Amino acid sequence: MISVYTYAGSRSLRVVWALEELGLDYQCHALRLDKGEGQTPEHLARHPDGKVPVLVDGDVTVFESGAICRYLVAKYGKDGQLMPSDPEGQAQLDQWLFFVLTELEQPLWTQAKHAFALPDEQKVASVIPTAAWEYKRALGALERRFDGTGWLVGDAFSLADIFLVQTLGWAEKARHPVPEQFKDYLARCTARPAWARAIAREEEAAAEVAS
Ligand SMILES: N[C@@H](CCC(=O)N[C@@H](CS)C(=O)NCC(=O)O)C(=O)O
Repeated sequence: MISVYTYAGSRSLRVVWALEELGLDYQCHALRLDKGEGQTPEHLARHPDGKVPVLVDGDVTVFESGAICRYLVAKYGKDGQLMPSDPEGQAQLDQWLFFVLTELEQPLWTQAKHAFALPDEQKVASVIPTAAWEYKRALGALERRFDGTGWLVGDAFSLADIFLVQTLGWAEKARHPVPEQFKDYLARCTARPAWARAIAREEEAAAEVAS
């Protein structure tokens, strides 16, 4: 049985969404990161930094949302499900995954860290405007390469869409700018039944451990 360790509303949604798109059976375990549950010896044995998401599939333990999703699709995806089957198409997919993770997500996360997530003594408020500028620059690159119609890679929904939509959704929630040309695309992706099931699974798991 596959197990995924999550925190509702975080990057773990990428993995749960991929699991749902692939139609796999899995157990969803929510960790109360806010109560230090990432730092227990049990969880540190799964992830040396005590973070989520983590996937455990038999003897295999994988962390980093990009690595987990690539593993799931390579192992369980059928007929180009969530990833093209040819190396050229996979290179296009990886290009988008690395772009989202390194160019788009990082300046968003830098702003969040220095606004609220880091301990006070580590916060440097003056880096926030630079990170906001970097995020806008990455959005400009995205707008030039994708107009919001169709899908990011070829003619099918893929992991690239999962990563972009989760990241832009995070941006929207935190009131960072998200260009108008992506609104319909976001609505199309989040209308997928697997997205709603993923949100519900993460929330159910969180409710089970709350109290
Ligand atoms: N690059 C990692 C980021 C993982 C990460 O930072 N996860 C956050 C939740 S979104 C976390 O577990 N934070 C807890 C902590 O930093 O202790 C990925 O994409 O999986």
